[in-house]
Amino acid sequence: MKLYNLNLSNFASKCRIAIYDKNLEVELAPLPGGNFQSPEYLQINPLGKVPALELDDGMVIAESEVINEYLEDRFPNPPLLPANPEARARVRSFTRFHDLYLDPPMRTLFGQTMARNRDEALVNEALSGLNLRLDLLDSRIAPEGFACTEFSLADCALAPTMVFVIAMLGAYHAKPAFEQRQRLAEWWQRVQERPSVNKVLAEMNEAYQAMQQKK
Ligand SMILES: N[C@@H](CCC(=O)N[C@@H](CS)C(=O)NCC(=O)O)C(=O)O
Repeated sequence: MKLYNLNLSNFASKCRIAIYDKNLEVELAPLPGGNFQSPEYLQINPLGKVPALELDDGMVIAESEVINEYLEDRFPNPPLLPANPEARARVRSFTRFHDLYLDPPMRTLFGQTMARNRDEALVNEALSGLNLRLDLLDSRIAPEGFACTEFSLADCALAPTMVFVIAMLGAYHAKPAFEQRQRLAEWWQRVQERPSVNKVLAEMNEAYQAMQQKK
């Protein structure tokens, strides 16, 4: 199997955590043609998004959460979803929350750091949206262990995005991610100790430093 990957991408990082946690043999490949919109990459993933997983028979699976669910179905040990249906639904509520509600305001803020003319109204809206979602996360995250107590797809999704959340709140001099969010702060300490997460966060950090040096 081959994962079309960028180490800095929080969505690709979500899949690399699952891959490393399950100790799978997956080739990590750069984007053919060098960018999201190259004709070569659009042939693989017409959405032009990273990541995409190419199976040995040539089938391509796009969308990070679909990839992680596929990996879980095909390689269920060690599990990244609990056995109990309600507990599985809980994990999936977190992965949905991540994709639909936590990532978008962070992404808006990231985009605005690179905008020639910053849209202050958009930045303020994204900052207040992000703060509300961090409050929600703080109130929902398990008080012990990982996001849903056992390490799961929820942690795979949340941990890489926290790197950007912390960086963006710092870049806009906003309230830090863990101020008055004790549970979230404790989870963040614990999740970084997981070897798969630790490895991916180091890869992201290295890619971020490389990007900064190119600027
Ligand atoms: N819903 C997609 C989102 C993937 C995504 O937006 N990836 C970013 C990189 S972090 C990307 O491909 N951006 C290129 C673009 O939007 O043109 C997933 O879960 O895989």
